[in-house]
Amino acid sequence: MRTVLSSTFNILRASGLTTVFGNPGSNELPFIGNLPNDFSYVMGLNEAVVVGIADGYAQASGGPALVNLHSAAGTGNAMGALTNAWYAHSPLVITSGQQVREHMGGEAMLSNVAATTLPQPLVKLALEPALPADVPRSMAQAVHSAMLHPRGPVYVSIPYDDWDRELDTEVQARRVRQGGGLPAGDLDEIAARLSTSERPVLVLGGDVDAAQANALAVRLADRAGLPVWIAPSPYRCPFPTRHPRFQGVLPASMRGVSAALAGHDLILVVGAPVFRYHQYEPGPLLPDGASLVHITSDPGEAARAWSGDAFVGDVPGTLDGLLRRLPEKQAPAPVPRPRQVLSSGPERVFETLNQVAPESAIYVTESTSTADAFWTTIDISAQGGFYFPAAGGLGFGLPAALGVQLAQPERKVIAVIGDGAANFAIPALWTAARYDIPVTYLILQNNAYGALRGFADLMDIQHPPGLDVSGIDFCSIAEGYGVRAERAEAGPHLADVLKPAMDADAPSVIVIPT
Ligand code: TPP
Repeated sequence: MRTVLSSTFNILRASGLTTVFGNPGSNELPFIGNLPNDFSYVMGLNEAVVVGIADGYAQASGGPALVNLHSAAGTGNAMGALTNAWYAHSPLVITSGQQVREHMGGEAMLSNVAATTLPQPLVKLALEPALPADVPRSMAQAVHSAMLHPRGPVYVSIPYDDWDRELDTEVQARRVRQGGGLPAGDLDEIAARLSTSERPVLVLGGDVDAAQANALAVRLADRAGLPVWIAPSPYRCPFPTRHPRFQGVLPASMRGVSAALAGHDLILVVGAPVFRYHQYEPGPLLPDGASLVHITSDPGEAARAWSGDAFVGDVPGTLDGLLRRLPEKQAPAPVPRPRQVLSSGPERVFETLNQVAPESAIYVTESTSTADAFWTTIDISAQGGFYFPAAGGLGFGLPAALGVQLAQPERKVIAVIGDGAANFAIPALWTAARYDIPVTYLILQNNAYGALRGFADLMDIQHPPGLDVSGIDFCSIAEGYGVRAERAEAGPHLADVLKPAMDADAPSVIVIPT
């Protein structure tokens, strides 16, 4: 018998969406209770965890991820996590269970009133099919919409009595392909601007890593002799951090960016917003005498940028088109920058971590005050080696690390989480234990919201309350969720604790006072 349910499973299967990340209520039981044998369900104990896992999975797999939330309350709980998914261009196909159609108008319990406006503006598309028969086609539309650039989360609300309705027509799985390379004339113009400028610089964003284009960026930098910065507020790593051309991460303020790029006459920004500032330090948008060329696959990013000429096109295609237009000869190699030796708490932890972690390790970080120390200490060379909450919304790191590990089972995932951040999605540890997902978690315990202390100084706020978060026993909490945990001091013995934890086939938590 052909039903809404069987047809939807066919669409999902054809899209590679056979893993459901969810947290169920009664509205969702008719869907998840009938999953075919080739589908699996990954349970998160609240919706921030569910969306965090799915976000990590989608980003690290390069494909869509299927999420099933519980009606309005589950969607509400997911919204904070959706801010990160939105800014990471993460293609999440989110479904939520709705009351039966006859019941919705009277607002029976678990009705998702105004279901299509609730997740706005953090989804590209929100649908509630007008008829049961339109559910499978709507699901196909949602998958394609999530995957078309700019990628992003989509949302489909489905009344739970729709699933067993019979269908006359089977919806066909289709391919949707997207072009989008820049026209030859635009590539000629950008290549000419690069060739004629005297001191050009390359600034890369997370969408370069998302498009698997890091190697192309390295080739462009080497060919044109470009110093390379990562755009402010990075959520992925688009360039090898030990490459001699790598300069670091740009500061996230107007004044900071223009000071760091002073002396350059052409700034080529690829796969990033221009720019995603954070601290308000007004100043010139660009250094004196500089012009900016912005390449992005996101028309919204192009339209709202603060400065520069924007070109909307596919990132790898554009990098490749530029390489074809630049002379074959390599620019001379720069002198490598001396490596900074650092010695305070978190830096010592990162030094040790860098020594024991495999080269292909993937870092998921959410330790806000240690970001500078992380970027100056840790070597990231492989594609897809770093993830951070793209909107800065805490509660990403613990669950996203699980999704990344599920998508990349051959690589070691190491999550570096602040003791403040850890509390925003701590039940992710239960999922780690239940599905035996071998992430190594480092919780850096400074007993404070350290980053906010820094901001308070910057903003001249004298005594903000609540920034002391001491007294949390993370080992007991982790063990309560079923994850092996231990405390370890920064210093020479830390490696003896980290190494076996990383070699183990099970999740672990290491709590390090900093
Ligand atoms: N709530 C959410 C959902 N996201 C946020 N980013 C914040 C609040 C504000 N916030 C930014 S940094 C921070 C907070 C609460 C403190 C994080 O503390 P911790 O994880 O211990 O890292 P530290 O800054 O001490 O390195």
